[in-house]
Amino acid sequence: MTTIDYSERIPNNVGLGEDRRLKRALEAWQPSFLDWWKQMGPDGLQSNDIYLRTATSVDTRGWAHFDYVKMPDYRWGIFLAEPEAERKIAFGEHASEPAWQEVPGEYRAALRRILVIQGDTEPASVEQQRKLGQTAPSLYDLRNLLQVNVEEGRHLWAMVYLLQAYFGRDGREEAGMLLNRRSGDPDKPRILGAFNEATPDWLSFFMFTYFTDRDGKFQLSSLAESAFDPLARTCRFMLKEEAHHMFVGETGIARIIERSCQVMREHPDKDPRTLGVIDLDLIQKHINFHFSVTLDLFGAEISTNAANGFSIGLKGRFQEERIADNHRLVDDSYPVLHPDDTRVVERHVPALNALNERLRDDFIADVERGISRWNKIIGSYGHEHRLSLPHRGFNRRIGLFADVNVSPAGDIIDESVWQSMEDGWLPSEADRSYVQSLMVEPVLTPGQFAHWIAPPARGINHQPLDFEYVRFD
Ligand code: BYC
Ligand code: FE
Ligand code: FE
Repeated sequence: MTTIDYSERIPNNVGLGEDRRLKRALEAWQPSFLDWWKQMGPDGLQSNDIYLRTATSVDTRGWAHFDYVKMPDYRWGIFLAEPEAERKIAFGEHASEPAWQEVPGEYRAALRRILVIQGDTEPASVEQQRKLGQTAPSLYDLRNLLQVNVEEGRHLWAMVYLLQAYFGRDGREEAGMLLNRRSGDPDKPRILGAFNEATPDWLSFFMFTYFTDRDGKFQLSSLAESAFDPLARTCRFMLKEEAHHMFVGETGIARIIERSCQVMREHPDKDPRTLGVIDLDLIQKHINFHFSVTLDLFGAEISTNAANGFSIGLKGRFQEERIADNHRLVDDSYPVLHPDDTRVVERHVPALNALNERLRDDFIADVERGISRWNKIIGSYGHEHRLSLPHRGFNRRIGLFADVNVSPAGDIIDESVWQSMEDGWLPSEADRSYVQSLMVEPVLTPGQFAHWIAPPARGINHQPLDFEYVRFD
């Protein structure tokens, strides 16, 4: 077990105290990070005491220490999972060679690109969510939002550490640029599409943490297999935090569904929208939106970048070591859906080129499990209604389906049909303003919850539901 050194300005378990050059570089970046946090982090909540979880060591007992903290004092630090003795590369051309502790010169550019893309998503999500505190449905939910935000801030630190420790001056420049791009800014947008979308309300926030943080889970899992050992160890620790983000999303939506079903049972003949709850059609439209936007994050179905990243050992498959094959994929094929003129067809392509699609398949299977749990809640209230995922070609901007219109059922349709149906499939202006009309004021009384969401089953860290998770005074 390695305890994190809290006597340092930057808590860490990477021996920062012994590396003066790196320490100076990170201490130079820290004030810019704090400026960015104060400017772009959670709006209006910087001086409140918040019941947050902080990692004090990376083993199972120490990584979750709970206490009141003001967010600018949060100990963002650099924590790598414990090293695995004599770890070997698990896949690609270098399979079974020792994992790298330094970046091989010929792979620097490819690795730097991955770190920058990963790093860019973390502050982007904080920017997207910065106004949500103003409409929080409870102190419990507010605290969870802020926990997610500080951890995304720490994920940024994780990538900045790798950039600064292993990429010299280029790394320092990239670290600076990670604080300069802004979500949704047309002049300096974040790199990936989904991270420039607005997260205007709590339904969107829960959908984002359910779907988009789950892209994080799958991308980080692939990077946790990396031959570059510091990246693998960083991602292993980040994945522990990711689990809570997805929990917030899944239970958030489950609680909305629960509340809607309760109210619909009391008033079976009324339109839920006259009762101040979120109807299941609206939830379906949000699923359609967030699922499709998140699918784009996996990149093109057929990708030489992905093939290259795997062959050279930078990015593996989900749970690479549990897959029973030779981990090289040179002669294998993989089925990929393609849009044909009038329908969607399956074609086999070289497996190395289909790695983005394979990871997308793993993601979809994981997403399906939560959808069935939501459907069980609906079923338990005796409703026939079922939520489902749209076809993977629906509403795509990246890859093989980017230039065709696909219905949620998977039919290729004309632009005119798309135009006439779009408001029935994706949240319309009217839908979004209805959701926002429910979320005008924050609910800040301990133990109280907004009308449109059921309370959770239990509090955080065994605290009661009426615990003062965020202090206002
Ligand atoms: N938007 O061959 P392709 C998280 C570009 S989420 C814009 O498919 P590749 C989090 C692509 O860059 C996890 N552009 O590329 C969640 C390429 O451009 P260039 C984030 C896109 O590399 C919630 C070209 O199209 N981490 O952590 O195989 C809250 C050809 O594409 C997009 C990662 O993504 C797009 N959606 O696949 C907080 C891991 N898709 O270079 C945090 C690192 C593709 O030819 N990233 N393009 O100009 C990667 O592994 C890969 O870069 C990608 C793309 C999977 C993203
Ligand atoms: Fe993250
Ligand atoms: Fe996350």
